[in-house]
Amino acid sequence: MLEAFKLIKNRINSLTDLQPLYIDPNYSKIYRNLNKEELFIINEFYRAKGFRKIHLEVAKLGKSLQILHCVFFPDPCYELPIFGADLVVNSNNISAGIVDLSPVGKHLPVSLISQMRSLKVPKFAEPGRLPEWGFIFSPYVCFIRPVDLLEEKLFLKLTDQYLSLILSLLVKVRVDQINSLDSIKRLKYQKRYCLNQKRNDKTRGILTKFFGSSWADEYINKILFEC
Ligand code: BLA
Repeated sequence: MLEAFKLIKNRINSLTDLQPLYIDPNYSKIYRNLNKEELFIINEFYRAKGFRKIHLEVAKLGKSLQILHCVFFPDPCYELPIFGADLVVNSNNISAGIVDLSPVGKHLPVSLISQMRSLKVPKFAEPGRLPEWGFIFSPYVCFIRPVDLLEEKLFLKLTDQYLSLILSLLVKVRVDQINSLDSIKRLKYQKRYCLNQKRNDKTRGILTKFFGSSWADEYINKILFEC
């Protein structure tokens, strides 16, 4: 978990014009003590050249559950996909890892497709089955339940490779006007991404269990997938 956090944080720190974004203090550091179970969530928000919002969250919910959630929402003027990662750790083992560069149009940019295809994605033993709303992801989404430490390492390596790809794309992509049809279309796809992520019953279920359903809804709408 710490390794994944550091890897993403290093990539964020490498960005040009990185600035923290304001976050409602009620949501930046959340701490509860629920029947002797400690809950905390820490949120960081940034913007940078090419990215309108970067969200990095770490959560510890109860004794055994830890979550690392990260989304890079691109500036819609840039022809960049959405980077998203979700890591769910149960009693020190990754129970699920999901990472993707998700399209903000019908397809990913052609140059990116060829690069993603040339990555040597390992054959993981236990791929996850995407839920119905998973059509927002690219064909290269990696959703796995790592079976051992080697697979955990390989998953983290792939996560870093996806970040490296989006960052190398950033320096060469076209930048359109904010009111161009392409920018408007890309923002529409970001909204669609958020709307469908909100359908994740696993996230909602966990947050509801620990914080109640109205808090969970507000958190999902305002912090996780506000668009
Ligand atoms: C799955 N997300 C999950 C699971 C949990 C969470 C508990 C089930 C893990 C398992 O099957 O073992 C929980 N995720 C959370 C919580 C937060 C969170 C509580 O981020 C935040 C507080 N989810 C994302 C992003 C992606 C994502 C950015 O937030 C994709 C890049 C994907 N998570 C995702 C998917 C599943 C999942 C596809 C599987 C859903 C399913 O099996 O139905």
